[in-house]
Amino acid sequence: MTMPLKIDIVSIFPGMVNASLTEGVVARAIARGLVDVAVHDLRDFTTDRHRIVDDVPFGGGPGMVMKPEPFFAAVDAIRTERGVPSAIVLTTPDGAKFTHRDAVRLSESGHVVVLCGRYEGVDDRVRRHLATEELSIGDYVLSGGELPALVMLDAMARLVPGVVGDEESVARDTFMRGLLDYPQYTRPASFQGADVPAVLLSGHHKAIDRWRRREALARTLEQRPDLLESAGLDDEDRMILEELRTRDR
Ligand code: JD8
Repeated sequence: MTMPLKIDIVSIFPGMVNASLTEGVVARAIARGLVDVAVHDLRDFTTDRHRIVDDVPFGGGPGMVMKPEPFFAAVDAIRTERGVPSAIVLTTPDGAKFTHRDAVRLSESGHVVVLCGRYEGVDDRVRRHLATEELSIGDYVLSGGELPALVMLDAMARLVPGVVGDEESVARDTFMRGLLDYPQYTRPASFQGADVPAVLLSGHHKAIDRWRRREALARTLEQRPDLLESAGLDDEDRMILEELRTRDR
């Protein structure tokens, strides 16, 4: 272990975040001390009796905006209690798209704080003067930053050495190889008249590898041809692709 990856999540819904850390790969990584996750209730960093975290927007308009002070106070407390973070991520639909490269970079950075907004978003001074980067998980509208934070946590945690077993091998994961995955089958070999491809039952490992590579290339060509440009293709791959392309013309 390289020292556990530290992740701090700041939210007005700590229960929602904690609930999703009770099962699965991330929960096991936390239990094994490979990842150190701390969830912080933003309201604990308010100073008024009612623990108010939002206010009306200057200039008018619908909805409420999250006040800056609790976010700054939360990050100050994190710096004191947990050390100086290597990145402070603001989850926002305006951010750059969170990709596997970001997951690798942040996972290797050592200590990531993720700030979650709600309502109409967060006072822009948090973005400009507290966050070190703004990230979005995709072009759809969510109600807040908690699900994006959990998506990022999952993607980062599984990159920590030892979190994902060798059988599930990270090295073979979809976007790392740059191609979509090949089709997977398990028993029964025949189900409601749909049979598992015979090559997978053959025990001929080289033939199985060739079939899988070909299927991965065919799926990528069909579903995500954009990925082919940056996938590490060899001459054999290019031959197969040329054949697949001419076949469905
Ligand atoms: C943070 C509030 C709610 C709803 C204004 C900003 C990320 N990929 C993504 N989609 N949505 C978010 C996201 C949404 C958020 C907040 C992230 C804080 N909201 C919206 C209506 C319009 N706000 C996201 N990452």
